[in-house]
Amino acid sequence: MQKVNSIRQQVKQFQKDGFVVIENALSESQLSAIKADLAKWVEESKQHTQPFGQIQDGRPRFDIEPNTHTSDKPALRRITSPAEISSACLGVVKDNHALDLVTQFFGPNIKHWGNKINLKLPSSGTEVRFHQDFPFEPHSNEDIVTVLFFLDDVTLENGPLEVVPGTHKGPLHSLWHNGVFTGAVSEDVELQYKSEAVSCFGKAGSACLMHSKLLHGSAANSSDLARCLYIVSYTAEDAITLVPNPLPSELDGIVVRGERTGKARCTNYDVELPEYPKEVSFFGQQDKAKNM
Ligand SMILES: O=C(O)CCC(=O)C(=O)O
Repeated sequence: MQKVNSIRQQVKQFQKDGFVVIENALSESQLSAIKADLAKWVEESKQHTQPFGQIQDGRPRFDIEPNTHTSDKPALRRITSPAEISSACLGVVKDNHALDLVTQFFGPNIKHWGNKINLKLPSSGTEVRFHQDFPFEPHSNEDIVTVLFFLDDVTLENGPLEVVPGTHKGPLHSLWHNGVFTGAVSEDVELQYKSEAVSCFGKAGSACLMHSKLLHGSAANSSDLARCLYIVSYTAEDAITLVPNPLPSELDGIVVRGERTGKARCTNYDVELPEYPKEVSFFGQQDKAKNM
């Protein structure tokens, strides 16, 4: 994975490849404040054998890996909308160094769409099947970026994000199989593209900015070191959602850069609509792909 440094090169790489990794996207104090909250949540998860907490629509906020979670080896895998319960996360949603670059991609007016933490604790086995984010979050236009902040050093061993360069310009792949919304592309599509995937690794505090249409996934953590990501999605302010937010939150739609214009901008494409999750998180939706 090649690192580019000037803003112009970063914008160029995002446009060409659909992603760019930058260092120091979080300040040291932002990183340490989120890590302190995260350590408390992992500790709390040891007392639970089932997903716990609650988000706006009544689903649990904290999701655990059903087959591997124990009090000795916790396998907390997802925290939904942590910015609702953590001032450290809220501060990052509203301001971080990656946001400056997002304004270079999509213009001055930027909205927050959703935020979540994905954890891959050692021996958890948590993995992410290949998918594009856009079919989960179709909007009136395609100016949507997922910013994945590295809360730990990400290495080739601890389950780095794997992205397939250029696929943001290609087709949207179905996440529906035999009438079931699995949140994952078919095995054939995965096989076709996986050999072209590149791993996104780097120091804690870095971030990968990934276009919502980029194909990506990630393998299980095979190391003793955790790999946690704080994942925040932003849209151009004039991108209007076509579906209810699967990460519902009181922060959905807050303008984090620029101003509200009251306009909708539309591009011409078609997409299969997603299923609103009945499961605790996207991981439960993807688990359905394993049983097919
Ligand atoms: O945690 C990862 O490696 C990827 C995250 C992801 O693709 C997602 O949550 O949609």
